[in-house]
Amino acid sequence: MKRRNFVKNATLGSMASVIGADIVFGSVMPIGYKPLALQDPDPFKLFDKDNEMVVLNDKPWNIEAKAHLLDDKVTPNKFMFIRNNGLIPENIDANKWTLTFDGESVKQEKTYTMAELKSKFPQYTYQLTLECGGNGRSEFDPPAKGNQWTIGAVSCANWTGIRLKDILEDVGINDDAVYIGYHAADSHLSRDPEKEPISRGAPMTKALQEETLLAFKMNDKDIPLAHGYPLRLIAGGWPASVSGKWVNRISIRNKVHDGEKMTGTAYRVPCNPVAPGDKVKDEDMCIIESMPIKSLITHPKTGAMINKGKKLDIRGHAWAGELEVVKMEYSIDFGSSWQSCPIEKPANRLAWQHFNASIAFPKEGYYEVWARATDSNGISQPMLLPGWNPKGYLNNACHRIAVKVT
Ligand SMILES: Nc1nc2c(c(=O)[nH]1)N[C@H]1C(S)=C(S)[C@@H](COP(=O)(O)O)O[C@H]1N2
Ligand SMILES: [Mo]
Repeated sequence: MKRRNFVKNATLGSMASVIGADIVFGSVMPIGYKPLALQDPDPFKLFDKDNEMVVLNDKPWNIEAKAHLLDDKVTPNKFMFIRNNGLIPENIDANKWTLTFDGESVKQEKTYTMAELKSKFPQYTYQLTLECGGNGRSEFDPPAKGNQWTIGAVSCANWTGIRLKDILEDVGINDDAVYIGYHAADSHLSRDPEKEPISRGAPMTKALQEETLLAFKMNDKDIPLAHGYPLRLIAGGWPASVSGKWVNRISIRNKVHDGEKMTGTAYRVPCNPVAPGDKVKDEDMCIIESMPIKSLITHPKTGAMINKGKKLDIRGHAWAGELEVVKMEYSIDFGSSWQSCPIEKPANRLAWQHFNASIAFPKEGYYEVWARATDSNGISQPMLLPGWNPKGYLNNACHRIAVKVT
């Protein structure tokens, strides 16, 4: 055998093992050709996600879960949605990572290394609910542009890091500080270094909350690259866009932060209700802060079949932005009547809460189980769509699953 063929055969074998099947006509495949199966990165392998996760977009990567994948009390990485506005930073060296504080309202610009952040400040771990403001967008009519999230752009993982308020105290901020804005290492889709894909923030009151973290661990390990390695802001209960990934600079602003996707219509809803399809002026759009009351049935999967006379056990999670969920109900008659079921206390503030119920059905046939949560202000989820808004944010309609009793 000639040396050249030997190399080729070895390569064929290794390609076949990556593909997981014999390349049947491999002997006539042009030398140097890369089979399609190897050309596109496999997002499930690339990001360590479960095969059942749904890819909505690959430039940039946007991946969501299905309801039944979110059954865990604490969301593992493989079921956590990914929402990127730009390109994930490459070649990160955590040892060289720094975080700089600047802005109009900083006493003095200051930069910390990762080692300083980890050694100088006490560390805390919280379970924090992160939901994309656009979760549920796919249901709005007229439709809104953007990723057509169904129900899976939400997670609740364990986040470990230092409190932003502790570090802000060390930095020193002026009395006129009203907002923080993050800047990060991801690049704009155009790769124009002058442009940022996203630079959002939060008012000082949110920045100074105990649960607002600069996190370096997710579920006890280094944060996965797609979720903001090596350092990320976490502001649970608010649109997850506030939780900047790959954060390397935080500006202390003397006005509402005006970074990318803070202004115009981005992550804003009409200050007052509008009719579906209405045009809304920028100045009549208000920044989304605490996310609305919502819940998800994570077991069983929609389409469940049970035998007549058997009860159906359901379970899931409910969350309410800055508030607590105080009541959980389900309906099997399209919302005509509701039964209460137990809702657990949150592991900590801003963590989602778990519910369960055992449901009896009167006779054979098709049913839907609808779940409805109520927050500590007495506000419940709408049964179907909430008020329409131009960008399709904040769809907190009751989650529904189909069940057949046979
Ligand atoms: N630097 C940076 N941070 C970011 C984003 C981004 O594109 N770049 N996307 C934001 C949005 S819109 C959401 S919903 C969350 C998604 O977090 P996840 O991908 O870890 O689930 O990250 C936020 N933080
Ligand atoms: Mo988002």
